[in-house]
Amino acid sequence: KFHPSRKITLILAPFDGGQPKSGVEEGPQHLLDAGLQSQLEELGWTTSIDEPLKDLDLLGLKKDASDVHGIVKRPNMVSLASQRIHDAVKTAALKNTLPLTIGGDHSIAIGTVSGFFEAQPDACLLWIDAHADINTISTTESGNLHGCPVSFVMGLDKESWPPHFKWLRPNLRADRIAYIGLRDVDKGEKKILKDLGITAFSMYHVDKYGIGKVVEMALKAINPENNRPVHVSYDVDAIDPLFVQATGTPVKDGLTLREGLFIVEEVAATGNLAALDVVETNPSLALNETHVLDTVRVGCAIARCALGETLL
Ligand code: 6HN
Ligand code: MN
Ligand code: MN
Ligand code: MN
Repeated sequence: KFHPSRKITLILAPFDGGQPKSGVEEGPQHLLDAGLQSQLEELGWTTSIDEPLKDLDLLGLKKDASDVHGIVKRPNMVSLASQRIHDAVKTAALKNTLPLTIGGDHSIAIGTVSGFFEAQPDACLLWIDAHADINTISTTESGNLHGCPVSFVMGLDKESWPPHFKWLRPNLRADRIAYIGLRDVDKGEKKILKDLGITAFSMYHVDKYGIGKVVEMALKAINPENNRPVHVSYDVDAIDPLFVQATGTPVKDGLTLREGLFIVEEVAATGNLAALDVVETNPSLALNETHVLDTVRVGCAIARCALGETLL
């Protein structure tokens, strides 16, 4: 429904500033090397590539030891990168192309979500992750900004924001986001989810209702009339480490590979997918080459299933 002309802007976000482990910035190149672009073209999409971080001195920014705000690490680096990604996603959406952003760590969603919702204010967001990524500057225990993007785009605890984020206009409402796959949620995050009444399906709910019912309930909560554009922000660590080993914060007892792909197949079937992020593939955290290939293949499969690949 939203993309009859089937045009994708592939936005490469080789960014690792939201967490401490190097290698996640190599994700986009690995997915491209695995043939992502031709796989999407095979499905009938035209693709063009945008590299919004190209003109940023990421290595230099990473070395800047003064880039801290209390315990929060690299607010300047994360802000500069997310602002560029914000502009790229917004521009892609306004041109009636589907922004597909490849990370990189999940802090880049500060840019993808805020940018997409500026172009499509009626949109809703499905966050697929083992983690809720809704820590605020006050609740974060790690100081890693990849654990905080949702709180930024919702404008939570804005008084405590590092000054670098002045450009950011929060535009995500609590009733427009739903989670699937949660199993490692911090205490402070649990309180936020509860206080704001955010729709969240953990692995408990997947076990209790089955993935089919969970996806149905999640979409019903954020898109009751089935008429809103849907942004899916997909952290590959939602899927069990049996299938996805090469990621920075793996958590056991996750989605099976089929459950993980089914979620995006269902969104594709609604015809409402209008933006997609695939984040947190970190090829250097694999123990062997098979693990790298497995993880990268899962990243590509998520994109293909979201963009229309079916089994029959
Ligand atoms: N991710 N809740 C933990 C933190 O550091 O705030 C983990 C965050 C993980 C983030 O996987 O995108
Ligand atoms: Mn803007
Ligand atoms: Mn995660
Ligand atoms: Mn995440």
